Amino acid sequence: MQPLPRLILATRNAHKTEEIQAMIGDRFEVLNAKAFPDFPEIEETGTSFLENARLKAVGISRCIEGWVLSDDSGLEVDALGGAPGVWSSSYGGEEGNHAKNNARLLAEMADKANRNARFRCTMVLARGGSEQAAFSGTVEGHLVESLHGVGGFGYDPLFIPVGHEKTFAELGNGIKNSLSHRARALNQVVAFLDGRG
Ligand code: ITT
Repeated sequence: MQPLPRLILATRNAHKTEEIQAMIGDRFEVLNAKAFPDFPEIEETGTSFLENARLKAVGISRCIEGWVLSDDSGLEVDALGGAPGVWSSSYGGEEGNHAKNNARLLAEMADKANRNARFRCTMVLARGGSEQAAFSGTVEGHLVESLHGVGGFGYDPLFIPVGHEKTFAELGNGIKNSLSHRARALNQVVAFLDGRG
């Protein structure tokens, strides 16, 4: 049997890695940047998902051979002018602290009638230090007024995708991975890589 093609994820986020592995783990050997302690920490200095996804994928692809995939993602809330957007992971004041992020979001939304929001995921594929392709996926939905469910990560306990009545955290990974922003971007990545043989 042929070995699976290898896809290096330019992320240190274990939740993203788990989801991507669950979605394509039978077609690619998916490895996270954490498996490579020598990889540099890439600063996310961009002001868009695409800029940050490029920085991560291109930066890591300078350090290793083969396909490197980045994921820059976040939540856009209409009543907050698109915030937290690219600053989703530090919205509550502390990088990667999901409890603080959710607390701030609930506070900002307390007096808002329009609760429409979407998750957005931008992925960049890079190789040998240069960008090869970029992809984007979104899922529309609305925000609830208190935390519901324990699955997923980040803002999942506050977000109900269109067509459902439960949050991503309640729906579980099977449903989330069938319609999420990340799934929609990743499907395009897989089609692109399949096309390259
Ligand atoms: P890497 O840069 O190492 O990939 P990160 O966690 O810093 O990891 P981002 O800069 O892309 O990643 O920020 C993503 C944030 O957006 C994440 O911390 C959550 O707050 C939010 N987010 C993204 N996808 C999400 C999802 O599927 N469910 C809930 N929240 C999500």
